[in-house]
Amino acid sequence: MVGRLSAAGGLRLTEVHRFANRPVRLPDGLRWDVLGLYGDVLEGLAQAARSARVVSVGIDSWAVDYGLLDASGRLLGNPYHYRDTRTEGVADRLERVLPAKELYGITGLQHLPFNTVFQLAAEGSSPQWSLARTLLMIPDLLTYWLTGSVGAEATNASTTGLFDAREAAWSNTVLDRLGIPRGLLPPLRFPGDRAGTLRPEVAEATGLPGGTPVTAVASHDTASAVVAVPATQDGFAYVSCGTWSLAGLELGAPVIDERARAANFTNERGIDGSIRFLRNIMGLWLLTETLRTWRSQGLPSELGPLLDEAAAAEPFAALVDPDDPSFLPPGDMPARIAAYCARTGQRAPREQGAVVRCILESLALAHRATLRTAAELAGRDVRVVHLVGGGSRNELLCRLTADATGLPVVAGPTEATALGNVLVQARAYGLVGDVHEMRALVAAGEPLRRYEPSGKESAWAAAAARVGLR
Ligand code: LFR
Repeated sequence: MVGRLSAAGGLRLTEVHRFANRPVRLPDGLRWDVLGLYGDVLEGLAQAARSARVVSVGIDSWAVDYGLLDASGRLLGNPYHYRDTRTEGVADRLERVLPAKELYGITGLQHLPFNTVFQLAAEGSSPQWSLARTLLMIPDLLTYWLTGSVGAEATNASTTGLFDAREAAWSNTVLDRLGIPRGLLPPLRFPGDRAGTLRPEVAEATGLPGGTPVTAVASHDTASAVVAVPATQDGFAYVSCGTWSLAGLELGAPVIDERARAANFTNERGIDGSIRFLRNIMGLWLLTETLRTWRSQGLPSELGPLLDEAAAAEPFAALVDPDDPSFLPPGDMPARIAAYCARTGQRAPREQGAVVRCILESLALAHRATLRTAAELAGRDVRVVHLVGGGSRNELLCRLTADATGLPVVAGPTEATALGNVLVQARAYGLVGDVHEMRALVAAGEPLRRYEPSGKESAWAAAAARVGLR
């Protein structure tokens, strides 16, 4: 994505290269094709060089996954995908060395089986692990290849389970207790810091000017998306909705207590020391994995018509808790939804439209429960929900979320992550001011849609209770 800030202060994004991020299943696990991704990053930069005078480059990606480098900076194998099953049971094993309560007390991080801390414990005695001298999160790895500079961007570091949420520093307590060498984790850098400049070979390969700076952004995609939430007033909640739904609040300080832990809320870092107090909800993964399954079975899998069928399908016919662990790994999603229904005494949805309706209503219910809990735990009033990311294009999901939460939903921008990435770079160059100014820019420049709740609280409350949500 190329972002341009006009002299009049407008911000415009242009997509110059889009590529798939396809995991690869090897006999020893599910991996990312990180070399392929790097190749496409170079291709994207080359396209950008052709279409604009590039003053800065910034990288964000999903969180928790990492590459390990040996003493000479060589990548030790393809990074694992967080949906790989190698972390099964690991958290339970760690309980003796570092109880979950204590870990939460330091990191304030939602317990997810794939948090970096559990992935590292799963490395066990692999040969890679014994040779590893540096751990780089995915955006930091790409930054390293582009610049030769090693560092750990803080918003992404805060998703690892190795990061002290109050101190905003790597936690030596966690590292020491788990026997992770302190030196494995590079020094932190913060959004807006200069990460490095393009290596001459990269400049040559892409056509970008030598010495082009790479700026640290909020390198966790969700953190970048939250930067670009087009909120113009306090009292907002957000749902960053794509593969995952990340639903929560922006706070000035972490909420780390027993209630937040029991509700499995996370305190990840945002820009300028803010805290993203939110919960991961399984998100549109349920839908994309369903479509993928149908495609492989030769069934209709085009989203538009299926959403029309879902809109016409019977409400609340079948509901699931989207965060049921059975939905996490790749595989036949409709079969798992049917199994869930059988387990919970419901008739499984049969028509495709009914399956899609089940997924979207269930997600809306999870949005409702999560935002209610967030407001309560943080002692905040929520007056509006901003739904950003790819999911904001899904009108049915937006409407259901407004109905379920009983709050107006403002949908958009779709490319919140890219906007947040570019805005943080722009600020590093003095082109925009604080986060309020950034958000005002997004609100002024991006098409947004507003959905008012239709006031069916008792029906939604009853539906929530059916899946054990509130
Ligand atoms: C969203 C996201 C989430 C993170 C998950 C796994 O793309 O980054 O915030 O929990 O992916 O990394």
